[in-house]
Amino acid sequence: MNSIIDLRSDTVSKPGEGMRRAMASAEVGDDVFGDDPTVNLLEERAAALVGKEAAMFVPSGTMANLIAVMTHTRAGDEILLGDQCHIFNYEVAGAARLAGVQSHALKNTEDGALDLADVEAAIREPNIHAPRNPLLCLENTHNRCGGAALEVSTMDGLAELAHRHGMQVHLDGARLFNAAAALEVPAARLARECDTVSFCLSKGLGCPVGSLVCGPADFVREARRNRKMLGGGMRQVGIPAAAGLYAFEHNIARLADDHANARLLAAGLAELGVFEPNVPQTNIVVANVRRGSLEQWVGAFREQGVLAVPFGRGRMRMVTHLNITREDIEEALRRVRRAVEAVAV
Ligand code: TLP
Repeated sequence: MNSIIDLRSDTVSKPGEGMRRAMASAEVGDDVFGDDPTVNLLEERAAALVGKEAAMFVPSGTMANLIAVMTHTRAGDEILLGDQCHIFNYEVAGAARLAGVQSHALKNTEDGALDLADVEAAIREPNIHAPRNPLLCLENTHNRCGGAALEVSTMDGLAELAHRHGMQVHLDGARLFNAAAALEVPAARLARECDTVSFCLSKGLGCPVGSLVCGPADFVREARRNRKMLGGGMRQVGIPAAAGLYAFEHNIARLADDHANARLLAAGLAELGVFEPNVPQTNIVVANVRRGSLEQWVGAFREQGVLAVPFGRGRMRMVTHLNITREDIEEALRRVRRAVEAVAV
């Protein structure tokens, strides 16, 4: 049982013994020269898992998305994306500042999708005054939409529309394997109609660091130039890559446990009459606070040793991950009950 139950994010998970042993014994080389056999194997396996030709290891999900946007676009282009997506909300406007593109944010539906008619209406006619629209960005699972898993039909419909208008599609699949587990569909199928997809090792898969950008071989070749430009060319990174290979073997099949724990947490929170949680499809619980202030609740949880994060006005987020057991969730709920009694609003 954990004394502090850390539900701030699945990024807080720490590598266990098996993963640490895999890292310690990794064969390495200089990856900028393409010499690291463990990275090369990770990239090969990653590409196969999401059904793409090639993949590239990068330090973070943020860099993965930025490189994808940069490689798909030219400065002065306009990308279409959801107003709740990570690229638009949490990447420090890197697409604008570093890729030089304008973002047209369309209202996300509650389930993390985009309305087909909104996307169609946003695509600009070719005109000397207008930016080009080469790229649509999607996110699955959708973080700010409570970890919603977008169905194959939704993914395919949006990609078909984009392609019909000559656009490419990038999928921010930071938690793509959570979506695959929830929908019981292979990750490769979810990403099939997307031209490129990125996913993170450092979230539900439990690695200390790293993400992959996957797509056609010529795209990934060009993406390597952008990674180098951004300072993301790393050297003996077979060490973290070995953690990724370990996670592919051991940490994908268990993601459904995190989802069951999230459902248990949300159901327990709903009973207290103070919070309005989502019914989580994956590992993210987002709860509206009905009474009292958000800061007060996050503070009261912390006093009891349960860590959550503020997540927009009047909302808090809790994320389950591989260091959180069912017993931890039961204990978290006992502690939250005590916090509610202590605050007594
Ligand atoms: N998300 C983090 C925070 O930045 C909010 C979290 O704790 O959930 N895409 C999606 C959908 C993400 O949720 C995240 C991380 C990223 C990209 C960026 O990954 P990193 O943190 O590796 O740069």
